[in-house]
Amino acid sequence: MMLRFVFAGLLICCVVRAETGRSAWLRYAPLDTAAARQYIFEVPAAVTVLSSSTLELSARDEVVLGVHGMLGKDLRVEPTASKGSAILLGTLAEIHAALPTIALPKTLEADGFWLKYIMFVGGTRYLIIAGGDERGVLYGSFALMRKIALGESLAALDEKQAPYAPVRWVDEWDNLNGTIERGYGGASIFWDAGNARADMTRVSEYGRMLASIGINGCAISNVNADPKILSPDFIPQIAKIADALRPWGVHVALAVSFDSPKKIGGLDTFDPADPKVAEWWKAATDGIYKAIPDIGGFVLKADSEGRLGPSAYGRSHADAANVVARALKPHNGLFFYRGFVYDNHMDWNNPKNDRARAAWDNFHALDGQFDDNVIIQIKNGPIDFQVREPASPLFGALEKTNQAIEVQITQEYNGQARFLMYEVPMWKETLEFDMHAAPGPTPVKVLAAGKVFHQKTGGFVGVSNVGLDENWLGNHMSQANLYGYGRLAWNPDLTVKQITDEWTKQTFSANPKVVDTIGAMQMSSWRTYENYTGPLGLQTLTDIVGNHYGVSVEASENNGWGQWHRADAQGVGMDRTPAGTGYTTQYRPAVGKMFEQLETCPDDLLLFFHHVPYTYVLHSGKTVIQSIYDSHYLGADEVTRYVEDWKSLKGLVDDERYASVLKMLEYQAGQAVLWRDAVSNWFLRASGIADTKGRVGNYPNRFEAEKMKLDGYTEVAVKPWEAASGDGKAVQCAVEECAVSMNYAGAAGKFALHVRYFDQNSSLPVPGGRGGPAAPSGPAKFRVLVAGKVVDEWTATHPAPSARLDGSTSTRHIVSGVVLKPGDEIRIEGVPTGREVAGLDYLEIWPDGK
Ligand code: GCV
Repeated sequence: MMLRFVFAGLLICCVVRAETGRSAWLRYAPLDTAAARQYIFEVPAAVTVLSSSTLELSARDEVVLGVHGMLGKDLRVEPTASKGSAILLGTLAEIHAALPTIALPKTLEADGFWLKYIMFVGGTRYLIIAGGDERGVLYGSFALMRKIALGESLAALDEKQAPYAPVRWVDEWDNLNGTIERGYGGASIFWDAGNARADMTRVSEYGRMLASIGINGCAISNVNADPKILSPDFIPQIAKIADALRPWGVHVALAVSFDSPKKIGGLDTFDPADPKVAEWWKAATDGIYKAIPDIGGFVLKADSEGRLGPSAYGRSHADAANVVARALKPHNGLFFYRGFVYDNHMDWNNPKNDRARAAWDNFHALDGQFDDNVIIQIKNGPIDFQVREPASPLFGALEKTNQAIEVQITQEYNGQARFLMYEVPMWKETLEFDMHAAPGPTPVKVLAAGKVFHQKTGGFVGVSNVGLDENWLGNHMSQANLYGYGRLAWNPDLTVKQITDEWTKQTFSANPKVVDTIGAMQMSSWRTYENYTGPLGLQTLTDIVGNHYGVSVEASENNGWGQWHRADAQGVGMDRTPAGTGYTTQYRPAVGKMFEQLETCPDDLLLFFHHVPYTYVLHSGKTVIQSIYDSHYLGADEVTRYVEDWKSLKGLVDDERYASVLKMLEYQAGQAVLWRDAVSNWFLRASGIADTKGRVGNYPNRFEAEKMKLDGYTEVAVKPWEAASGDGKAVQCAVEECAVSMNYAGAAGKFALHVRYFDQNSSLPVPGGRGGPAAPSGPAKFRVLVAGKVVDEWTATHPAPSARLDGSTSTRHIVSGVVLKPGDEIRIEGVPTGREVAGLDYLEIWPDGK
């Protein structure tokens, strides 16, 4: 009865709300008639599940839901296997008991499944979903539904699948107060004001999404952990979330704080060598497992970014990991110890210092000292989820220790869900990178799964950070990153194209034009983003001491955070060769040498490994400086093209998501121009070398606001300077209303006016990024008039992650179809509100449609 109720709820959610993005790739939209025809016979009219286990009932309900949605057919739910045709679900043993005469695989792996179509003489048909275990049955049902959604024939179905690695987890950086660190899709689905959210609907929907892509663990709290998570009186809150995820086979895990024994345990120490501390971890862990026996384990961030760790007592990471791991061991719990350990107060002036060295320096010598339920969770690259990094040298350096690769689904440094930036190709490149850790190819995927050195376990962790927004991640297109992560974790041998096409067909449409267009956009978007932000291994060049979003080239330098690019008047790049920081020596020799030598170091990572003059000639034949200029122009042009590509899908995708994605892409196109100009001008100023194509610093269609006639507006210096045109100058309004104006002096015609203004977010504190909200002062307003007539007006409501005039808030507004004659006055009026100063940078006048 209960399950039926849940099922009915799901049905309503997914049919009524399908096009808000909430159903993600599980829309089960009706197939077109031609695609559906093949299933009329192939899909039997009944479904039988051979057990009443929660997971298998979830599996059955999913099949009923999917067949109903895609084929418009209501399956008869039969309580036991009857003589008639049916979709039959069960574990291998259950199927064997029900159909003893059919040939079954001898074994199936944990979480694996077998899909088989059988037709007996006489016409009885069985579509069998056999699981290696109950979770396998659930995964098999999602796989079958995916096949139908993709229009694949089932007639000859005989397919076994097993996950590539046992660990396929997501981490959520959700704080117990309901905020999410680096979350861009709204408030936490798990927590609200210090407790589990009253309504667990979204958690259960998320569990279903995770199960559909084979994810089996979810850490539900921020690694910058609140010790309260381990308080005995908090256990019911965790239990509530675990209850919601359990029907989907997703184990709950907790991010813990290493000082918990002292902070909440009443001890005067958290020294891992102190027996009292070990006892405390054991008692706390036992208490949690007593209430929730299927907790997956704990995650720990220690000795990193202000988090306390074993260094407080001169102990090693192995000492720290083992004390907690031993408490988890009797419960089969895993302990994920993050490899993201580094000093964020390094001396920038010391050319030998290098944050990239940190993970390997901290962990490789400890190999063999960790208990067998400890997993070292290693970020894909050695720095911090930048647009391009080499694979971390720690992969393959741990031969006797479990490891897992950590990737970031939430796009922290990669456009924060405001930008189309498909990360699957980036992860795939790392997963396929050969670390030369042993004879024969040893790509990262094989090492992370523990298949080279035969570790006990290993796999994949994705930092997901979904939120309460209807589309989960803040951007419909970003859902592809979550989907792609799960698919790669299940099977990293899948190609990027396979994954992308699957996602598009299920999420938008199987129409070839839609699949090709979205596929091309997604698959090129990493390179595009890299081109207009930080190419050649420069890293992302965002405001790294603030919100990690807007452009700020120098933010990386002169501080202890270690994301240095060391650009100066002569050259750019970090020397990580033995003559520099020696980082390249952390790789196995074949890899280290390849990066170390200029002849073999790939252009894409040149500046990550080498400091070279701006005139250095790349393998591409261009100089470094010209390549920086060219790639920024190319990147910005590409985003403009995405807008046009997307427009070509009007009518082929639903109106709601069409409009939402278009708005995001138009915004991104404006931001890409800002990035292009900011980074190019910064390097022009640093290098003194002109763009051979004459573009950088020359903007013939551009009129700087500060050079127009100012009516109330006053000039302001924007920080960083490269975030505003005209050497960092813009105008702001400190009175009730202001205006800039000029007289048009060109030929008559129809034009598009590109207004570059600042869209401040006054709900944030002025320093931006981290920290609590301040009282918002409401959006500033803008109005454009031509020859005295209003041609457009708008309010500055884009939720940029900054309250200042800077690289995060500089925004473009386009007024199209404006008729201009010589002498016409163009006037832009701004109405500030409180802290929002109606800032203006420039106006560009382009022929309409350009
Ligand atoms: C959870 C980066 C992010 C931090 C994050 C950290 C980590 O530095 O900016 O917000 O903290 O990575 O992975 O622990």
